[in-house]
Amino acid sequence: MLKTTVAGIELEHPIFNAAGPLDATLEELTVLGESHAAAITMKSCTLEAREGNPEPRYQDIPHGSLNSMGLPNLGYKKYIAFAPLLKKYNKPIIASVSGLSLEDNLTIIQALNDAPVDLIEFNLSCPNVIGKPQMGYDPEQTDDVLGKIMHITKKPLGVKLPPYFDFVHFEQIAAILNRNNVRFVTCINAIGNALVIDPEKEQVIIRPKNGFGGLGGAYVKPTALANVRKFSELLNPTIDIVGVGGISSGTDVFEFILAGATAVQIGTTFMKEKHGCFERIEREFNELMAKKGYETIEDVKGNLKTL
Ligand code: RRO
Repeated sequence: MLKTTVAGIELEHPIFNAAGPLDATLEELTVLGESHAAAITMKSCTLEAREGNPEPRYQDIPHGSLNSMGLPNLGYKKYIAFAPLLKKYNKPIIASVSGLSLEDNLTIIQALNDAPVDLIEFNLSCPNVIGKPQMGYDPEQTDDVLGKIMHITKKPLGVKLPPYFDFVHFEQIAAILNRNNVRFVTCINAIGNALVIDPEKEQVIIRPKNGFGGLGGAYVKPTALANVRKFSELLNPTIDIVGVGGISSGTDVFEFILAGATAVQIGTTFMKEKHGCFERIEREFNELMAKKGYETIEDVKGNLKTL
């Protein structure tokens, strides 16, 4: 097993679930606890429970997924209640926070101070709540909100970022994350507001937002790798990077670690393959590391060569 750490929290190996798929109920979280995932990430939560957007709101597509779930979750109090029940699995528990206002986020993060969760992933990048822009695309608001949140949290807190595409935007956001001393960044969330068309039916494939939704899976892997790489160049070296986006094999994990990640999350592949994916991907990753003669994550992390 190749141990790693995220914000000082130890993981038995670098592979666990992304916030979102199959992690909203105690039953689903129990499956994750019993699985080979190195940590348990819980569904992004809001102050109150939410039904989410109308169905169909998730579709598998040839090389990934399109979703517009709309933050269906049981409300933060339930996830705080679940955390002690998940402790017996002896792996880190990660709360994902996606409140709909600054006040809601402060309330949830304050409450998590006294909960047995190990890490907080603050979601700056939900693309699917109608009328709510992705905060990560607004640098001023991100700076303001992070300042307030970092001030009250007692847990190692990181941010889940949307994908960026322009070097100037990377620099703006990295300066804000460095200044606010976030402990880790997770990149990327789905590429927001993609459109997939069924040509037979001459129709969109999901109902919310007239078919626009977050793109995940293999389609987004190069964008995810670029985000991990760019942030690893720009962030203080004390800020860990968790890679997510299109990982379905041990080779994919290796590439994200080469780009600068210390750990990775699995989203679309977990939805498709269910909990067995963690054991398979870890085995493939271990085999590749052994074949290449690497013994630790540190031997590989960030060592991407350029031409
Ligand atoms: O629930 C969702 O629609 C959702 C969220 Br909160 C998110 O952060 N990313 C995503 O693709 N879907």
